[in-house]
Amino acid sequence: QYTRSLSKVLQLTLAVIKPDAVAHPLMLEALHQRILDNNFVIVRYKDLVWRRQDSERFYAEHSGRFFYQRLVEFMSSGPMRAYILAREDAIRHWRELMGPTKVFRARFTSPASIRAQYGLTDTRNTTHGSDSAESAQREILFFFPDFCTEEWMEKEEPSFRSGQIHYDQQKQIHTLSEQS
Ligand code: 3AN
Repeated sequence: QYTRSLSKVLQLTLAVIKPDAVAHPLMLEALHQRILDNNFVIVRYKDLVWRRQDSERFYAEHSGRFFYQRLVEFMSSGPMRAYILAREDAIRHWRELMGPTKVFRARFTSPASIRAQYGLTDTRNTTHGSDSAESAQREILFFFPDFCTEEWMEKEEPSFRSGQIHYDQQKQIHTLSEQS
Protein backbone atom coordinates (compact mmCIF):
# COMPACT_ATOMS: atom_id res chain seq x y z
CA GLN A 1 0.00 0.00 0.00
CA TYR A 2 1.44 3.28 -1.18
CA THR A 3 0.28 5.49 1.68
CA ARG A 4 1.55 3.03 4.21
CA SER A 5 5.12 3.21 2.96
CA LEU A 6 5.04 7.00 3.24
CA SER A 7 3.80 6.97 6.79
CA LYS A 8 5.61 8.20 9.86
CA VAL A 9 7.75 6.03 12.05
CA LEU A 10 5.72 3.51 14.02
CA GLN A 11 5.23 3.98 17.72
CA LEU A 12 4.81 1.19 20.23
CA THR A 13 2.30 1.12 23.04
CA LEU A 14 1.31 -1.31 25.73
CA ALA A 15 -2.33 -2.31 25.77
CA VAL A 16 -3.98 -4.56 28.33
CA ILE A 17 -7.31 -6.33 28.22
CA LYS A 18 -8.31 -6.43 31.86
CA PRO A 19 -9.80 -9.35 33.80
CA ASP A 20 -13.42 -8.19 33.37
CA ALA A 21 -13.14 -8.66 29.60
CA VAL A 22 -10.86 -11.69 29.49
CA ALA A 23 -13.43 -13.51 31.64
CA HIS A 24 -15.71 -13.50 28.60
CA PRO A 25 -14.18 -15.30 25.63
CA LEU A 26 -16.43 -13.56 23.10
CA MET A 27 -15.51 -10.17 24.49
CA LEU A 28 -11.83 -11.03 24.30
CA GLU A 29 -12.23 -12.13 20.71
CA ALA A 30 -14.17 -8.99 19.81
CA LEU A 31 -11.48 -6.80 21.36
CA HIS A 32 -8.71 -8.63 19.52
CA GLN A 33 -10.63 -8.05 16.28
CA ARG A 34 -11.15 -4.42 17.21
CA ILE A 35 -7.38 -4.01 17.47
CA LEU A 36 -6.94 -5.46 13.98
CA ASP A 37 -9.80 -3.44 12.50
CA ASN A 38 -8.21 -0.25 13.76
CA ASN A 39 -4.98 -0.84 11.90
CA PHE A 40 -2.81 -1.67 14.85
CA VAL A 41 -0.01 -4.08 14.24
CA ILE A 42 0.17 -6.78 16.89
CA VAL A 43 3.85 -7.13 17.71
CA ARG A 44 3.46 -9.44 20.70
CA TYR A 45 0.77 -10.59 23.05
CA LYS A 46 0.66 -12.71 26.15
CA ASP A 47 -1.95 -14.03 28.55
CA LEU A 48 -1.03 -13.81 32.18
CA VAL A 49 -2.28 -13.53 35.75
CA TRP A 50 -0.83 -10.99 38.15
CA ARG A 51 0.00 -11.68 41.74
CA ARG A 52 -1.13 -8.94 44.04
CA GLN A 53 2.40 -7.59 44.31
CA ASP A 54 2.65 -7.21 40.51
CA SER A 55 -0.52 -5.19 40.60
CA GLU A 56 0.78 -3.01 43.44
CA ARG A 57 4.08 -2.42 41.67
CA PHE A 58 2.45 -1.53 38.36
CA TYR A 59 0.03 0.93 39.94
CA ALA A 60 2.43 2.33 42.58
CA GLU A 61 1.80 5.88 41.30
CA HIS A 62 -1.86 5.54 42.33
CA SER A 63 -1.09 4.21 45.84
CA GLY A 64 -2.60 7.25 47.57
CA ARG A 65 -5.85 7.25 45.62
CA PHE A 66 -9.18 6.15 47.05
CA PHE A 67 -9.60 3.49 44.36
CA TYR A 68 -6.14 1.93 44.78
CA GLN A 69 -7.18 -1.09 46.89
CA ARG A 70 -9.99 -2.11 44.60
CA LEU A 71 -7.82 -1.47 41.57
CA VAL A 72 -4.95 -3.72 42.67
CA GLU A 73 -7.38 -6.37 43.84
CA PHE A 74 -9.23 -6.34 40.55
CA MET A 75 -6.11 -6.44 38.40
CA SER A 76 -4.88 -9.55 40.19
CA SER A 77 -8.31 -11.21 40.25
CA GLY A 78 -7.96 -13.25 37.06
CA PRO A 79 -6.34 -13.68 33.68
CA MET A 80 -5.62 -10.70 31.49
CA ARG A 81 -3.97 -10.17 28.14
CA ALA A 82 -1.16 -7.74 27.35
CA TYR A 83 -0.27 -6.53 23.86
CA ILE A 84 2.56 -4.62 22.32
CA LEU A 85 0.87 -2.67 19.55
CA ALA A 86 2.49 -0.64 16.78
CA ARG A 87 1.05 2.16 14.67
CA GLU A 88 1.79 5.79 13.88
CA ASP A 89 0.79 7.60 17.09
CA ALA A 90 -0.14 4.26 18.62
CA ILE A 91 -0.37 5.69 22.14
CA ARG A 92 -2.88 8.37 21.22
CA HIS A 93 -4.88 6.15 18.87
CA TRP A 94 -5.21 3.34 21.41
CA ARG A 95 -6.28 5.73 24.15
CA GLU A 96 -8.83 7.25 21.81
CA LEU A 97 -10.20 3.84 20.98
CA MET A 98 -10.43 2.97 24.71
CA GLY A 99 -12.31 6.16 25.58
CA PRO A 100 -12.33 8.00 28.92
CA THR A 101 -11.42 6.21 32.17
CA LYS A 102 -14.91 6.61 33.61
CA VAL A 103 -17.38 4.31 31.94
CA PHE A 104 -20.42 6.56 32.30
CA ARG A 105 -18.51 9.50 30.89
CA ALA A 106 -17.33 7.26 28.05
CA ARG A 107 -20.90 6.28 27.23
CA PHE A 108 -21.85 9.93 27.08
CA THR A 109 -18.89 11.45 25.23
CA SER A 110 -17.52 8.54 23.19
CA PRO A 111 -20.29 5.97 22.72
CA ALA A 112 -18.30 4.04 20.11
CA SER A 113 -15.29 3.56 22.41
CA ILE A 114 -14.31 0.27 24.00
CA ARG A 115 -14.97 1.41 27.55
CA ALA A 116 -18.39 2.78 26.59
CA GLN A 117 -19.35 -0.49 24.96
CA TYR A 118 -17.81 -3.02 27.33
CA GLY A 119 -16.85 -1.24 30.56
CA LEU A 120 -18.63 -2.23 33.76
CA THR A 121 -17.41 0.35 36.29
CA ASP A 122 -14.65 2.94 36.64
CA THR A 123 -12.39 0.18 38.00
CA ARG A 124 -13.52 -2.64 35.73
CA ASN A 125 -13.09 -0.59 32.61
CA THR A 126 -11.95 -3.31 30.21
CA THR A 127 -8.64 -2.00 28.91
CA HIS A 128 -5.47 -0.18 29.79
CA GLY A 129 -3.20 1.86 27.55
CA SER A 130 0.07 3.65 28.15
CA ASP A 131 -0.35 7.41 28.42
CA SER A 132 3.07 8.61 27.20
CA ALA A 133 6.17 7.37 25.44
CA GLU A 134 7.91 7.05 28.81
CA SER A 135 5.17 4.96 30.36
CA ALA A 136 4.92 2.84 27.20
CA GLN A 137 8.61 2.04 27.52
CA ARG A 138 8.26 1.20 31.20
CA GLU A 139 5.08 -0.81 30.77
CA ILE A 140 6.34 -2.81 27.80
CA LEU A 141 9.32 -3.85 29.91
CA PHE A 142 7.05 -4.63 32.84
CA PHE A 143 5.01 -7.11 30.81
CA PHE A 144 7.63 -8.23 28.28
CA PRO A 145 11.00 -8.14 30.04
CA ASP A 146 12.67 -9.88 27.09
CA PHE A 147 11.46 -7.39 24.52
CA CYS A 148 14.00 -4.79 23.41
CA THR A 149 12.26 -1.73 22.00
CA GLU A 150 15.46 -0.23 20.58
CA GLU A 151 16.28 -3.40 18.73
CA TRP A 152 12.75 -3.69 17.36
CA MET A 153 12.83 -0.08 16.21
CA GLU A 154 16.12 -0.58 14.47
CA LYS A 155 15.65 -4.03 12.93
CA GLU A 156 11.94 -4.56 12.45
CA GLU A 157 10.16 -1.20 12.38
CA PRO A 158 11.22 -0.32 8.79
CA SER A 159 9.78 -3.56 7.42
CA PHE A 160 6.63 -3.27 9.50
CA ARG A 161 6.19 0.33 8.37
CA SER A 162 6.58 -0.48 4.70
CA GLY A 163 3.94 -3.17 5.03
CA GLN A 164 6.15 -6.21 4.55
CA ILE A 165 4.14 -8.03 7.14
CA HIS A 166 1.15 -10.27 7.38
CA TYR A 167 -1.20 -11.36 10.10
CA ASP A 168 -0.47 -14.91 11.18
CA GLN A 169 -3.87 -16.51 11.88
CA GLN A 170 -2.30 -19.25 13.94
CA LYS A 171 -0.10 -17.12 16.18
CA GLN A 172 -2.56 -14.21 16.09
CA ILE A 173 0.20 -11.66 15.69
CA HIS A 174 1.76 -9.83 12.76
CA THR A 175 5.03 -11.21 11.47
CA LEU A 176 7.48 -10.24 8.77
CA SER A 177 6.64 -11.69 5.40
CA GLU A 178 9.25 -13.98 3.85
CA GLN A 179 11.59 -12.04 1.59
CA SER A 180 11.64 -13.41 -1.95
P1 3AN B 1 -6.37 5.42 32.50
O1 3AN B 1 -6.37 3.92 32.61
O2 3AN B 1 -7.55 5.92 31.70
O3 3AN B 1 -5.06 5.99 32.05
P2 3AN B 1 -5.70 6.21 35.26
O4 3AN B 1 -4.27 5.93 34.92
O5 3AN B 1 -6.07 7.52 35.84
O6 3AN B 1 -6.66 5.98 33.98
O7 3AN B 1 -6.20 5.10 36.27
C1 3AN B 1 -5.70 3.80 36.25
C2 3AN B 1 -6.83 2.84 36.55
O8 3AN B 1 -7.36 3.10 37.83
C3 3AN B 1 -8.02 2.97 35.60
N1 3AN B 1 -7.86 2.23 34.37
C4 3AN B 1 -9.15 2.44 36.44
O9 3AN B 1 -9.19 1.00 36.40
C5 3AN B 1 -8.77 2.86 37.84
N2 3AN B 1 -9.45 4.12 38.17
C6 3AN B 1 -9.11 5.35 37.79
N3 3AN B 1 -9.96 6.28 38.27
C7 3AN B 1 -10.86 5.61 39.00
C8 3AN B 1 -12.01 5.99 39.77
N4 3AN B 1 -12.39 7.27 39.88
N5 3AN B 1 -12.70 5.02 40.39
C9 3AN B 1 -12.34 3.74 40.29
N6 3AN B 1 -11.27 3.30 39.58
C10 3AN B 1 -10.54 4.22 38.95
